[in-house]
Amino acid sequence: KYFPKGFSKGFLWGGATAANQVEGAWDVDGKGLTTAEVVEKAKSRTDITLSAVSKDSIEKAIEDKTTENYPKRRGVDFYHNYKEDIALFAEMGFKAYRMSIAWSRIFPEGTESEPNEAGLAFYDKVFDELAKYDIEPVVTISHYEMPLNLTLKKNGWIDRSVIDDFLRFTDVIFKRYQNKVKYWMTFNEINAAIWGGFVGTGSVDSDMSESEQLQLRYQALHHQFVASAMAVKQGHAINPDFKIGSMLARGVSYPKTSNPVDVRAAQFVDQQNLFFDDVQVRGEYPDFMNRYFAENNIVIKMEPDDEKIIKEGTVDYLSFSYYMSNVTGAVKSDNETVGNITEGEPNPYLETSDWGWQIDPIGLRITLNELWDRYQVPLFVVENGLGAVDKLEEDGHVHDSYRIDYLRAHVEQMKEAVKDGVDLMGYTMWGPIDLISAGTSEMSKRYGFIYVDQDDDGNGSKKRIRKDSFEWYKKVIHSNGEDL
Ligand code: P53
Repeated sequence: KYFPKGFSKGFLWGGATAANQVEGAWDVDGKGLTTAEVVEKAKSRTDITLSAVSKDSIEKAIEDKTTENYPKRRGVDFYHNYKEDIALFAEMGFKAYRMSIAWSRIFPEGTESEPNEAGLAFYDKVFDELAKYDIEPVVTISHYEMPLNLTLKKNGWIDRSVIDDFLRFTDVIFKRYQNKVKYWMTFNEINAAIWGGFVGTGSVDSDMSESEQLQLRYQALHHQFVASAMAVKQGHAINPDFKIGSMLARGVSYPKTSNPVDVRAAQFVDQQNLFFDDVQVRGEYPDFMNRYFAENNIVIKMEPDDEKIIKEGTVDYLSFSYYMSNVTGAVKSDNETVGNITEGEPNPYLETSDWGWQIDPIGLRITLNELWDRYQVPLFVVENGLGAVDKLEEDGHVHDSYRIDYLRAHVEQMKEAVKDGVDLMGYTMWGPIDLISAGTSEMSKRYGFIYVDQDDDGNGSKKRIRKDSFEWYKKVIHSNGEDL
């Protein structure tokens, strides 16, 4: 009997970034301030901050017109270096480049009726540059940001009318780029909507109780689900060839022991993570979530058509980020691993990155099989990589063998999953060029094949330097994943 022997012919090898982590140029060509640009750099490696935590901190940020404390304002200046950077991606043989569009370049305040032409022109230039090298753009419509004004005036996604603002944005970009972009995804890591910080959902009163906050988060999330489903429909009407996907931060949960109470606890945590794709791929809220909402006094306010909209706006493919796995027990212990956003116990069988993320290549094979079994839609690994401190040697080299080891192990497992029969579209590793960390806004947490000479305070020439992993990835792409 036939089974696939390796990666498909058109496999989309490449890398992934986000506007607020690479572009810089935060205040040029009419761009408005985004929620990402008011996030101060973290105090420590485990102090993950994806959005401003209070109204006070936002006010302080608005007054501060510098980039010093707000690294996502400066990125690595991709805005002015995109030609050189894309040429380097092409040199590695990239087939795809995942990037995001900064909403506030197109609608600076989010509420305008007409888009900002200068912002649209910038992405035209980027897409044209990619086309020169036959690199397929894969566009995240909203990656951990929105125009700040929408959170100040409307409290972000908590306010239903933001759906209209979003659809005005997607209408403009779908039409403008319909012949340049085929692959889209609506929200980066949509499950981040319910994490500690409010990612683009508006700031909350810090006095609010945990359950009041949860209520708001799930309501905001519901609006994102509706917006995403409507965008899928809207996009297909503009160009039926569009492939529009969902994007989940996937973290498979393993039971702490074989005791069924632990197995069930892990299953519960897993369902809480998969629920987002149950909605976006299958088109309805699963009953285990309806039960969870009822038992936690969470009431999702829906308009009469919402369920129909969600059903009709299911995605064409499922994409996800994969960095680590988690361990769950029925009883929480004190030594939960620090780096993991989804709370978890340490796994004694795994190594941990310098930021506390547990490295688990086999978990990627498990994840791919599980997602394929459950959803039977094409899958796309759109983020995976190792954040590490790199050393630029005197001779100008960066010997990042640890990164090669990490990526090789993950690509090997991904290949096993393909042989298991998983329909996998591609692999865009996270941060092919060093960029500002999402969680801690550090520069020194590096993921790239390309080193950028810039430190945590923004000092440096921003010169681009090929690391050892650059040559390795080139070989991997050239051999379609055979020469690892
Ligand atoms: P950084 C936590 C857990 C999993 C994925 O993250 C995460 C985070 C956020 O810290 O975010 C994704 O830069 C995200 C990217 C981000 C990347 O993972 O904190 O989609 O924007 O840069 C890595 O090391």
